[in-house]
Amino acid sequence: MPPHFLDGEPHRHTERPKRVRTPGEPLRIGVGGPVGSGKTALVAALCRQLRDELSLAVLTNDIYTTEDADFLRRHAVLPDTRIAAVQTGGCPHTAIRDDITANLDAIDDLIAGNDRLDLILVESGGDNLTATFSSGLVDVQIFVVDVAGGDKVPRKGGPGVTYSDLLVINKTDLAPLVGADLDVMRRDAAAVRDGRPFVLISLTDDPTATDVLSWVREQLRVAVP
Ligand SMILES: Nc1nc2c(ncn2[C@@H]2O[C@H](COP(=O)(O)OP(=O)(O)OP(=O)(O)O)[C@@H](O)[C@H]2O)c(=O)[nH]1
Ligand SMILES: [Mg+2]
Repeated sequence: MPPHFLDGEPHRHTERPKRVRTPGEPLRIGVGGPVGSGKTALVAALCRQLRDELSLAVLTNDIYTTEDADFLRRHAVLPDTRIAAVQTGGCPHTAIRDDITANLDAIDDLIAGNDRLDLILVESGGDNLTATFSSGLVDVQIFVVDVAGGDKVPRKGGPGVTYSDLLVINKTDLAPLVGADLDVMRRDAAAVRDGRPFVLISLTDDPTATDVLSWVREQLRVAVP
């Protein structure tokens, strides 16, 4: 029997207009993905690697707490004034895709409260495979999934897995423990992404997130107006 679709047909994703970044504005990179996939760990790694060469800030989204911002502050990855939090109160995707007002306000506050920023990392609250950032909120987006979710995740597709600017498949160190086949994940990711970049990483084995860092540096290089 063929599948049934909630709105009568398979979901299609189309290119949406991007916000216009004015000269001097910081690049905004979204970091989204399911609960616990390693978004905050990745943001922390990027901050540690970039904080001496760039002026950067972080904005986190959590549903009921400021847990991720507190974690970043506790680990002193950046000075407190460079870390802000949005409490979404509802499904995280609402605040990064549907009504982005609270995030835009928090970004305005970060820009007003810090000397010229080069980069703002915006972490989404953990959500599901349908959650992506509005192109009015970020310039490019990273989608983080993890090996512990099972090696079928890349072939399940969805806008984050398929169309994010970079797909990160994290926690490769856990593959033997959860019976995940990394070659299957590599093959399926290549198939659904059709040439768009993806990386397999372990933040435990490589806390500097070398491959993601190179991609971020490239975004900064090509995107500075
Ligand atoms: N084994 C292993 N654990 C990891 C790795 N990366 C992150 N973790 C752990 O996974 C757990 C979740 O990581 P977080 O960075 O909090 O994940 P998150 O996506 O920000 O989670 P939410 O914001 O709650 O959605 C933490 O205990 C991390 O230490 C990895 O590469 N390998
Ligand atoms: Mg987090």
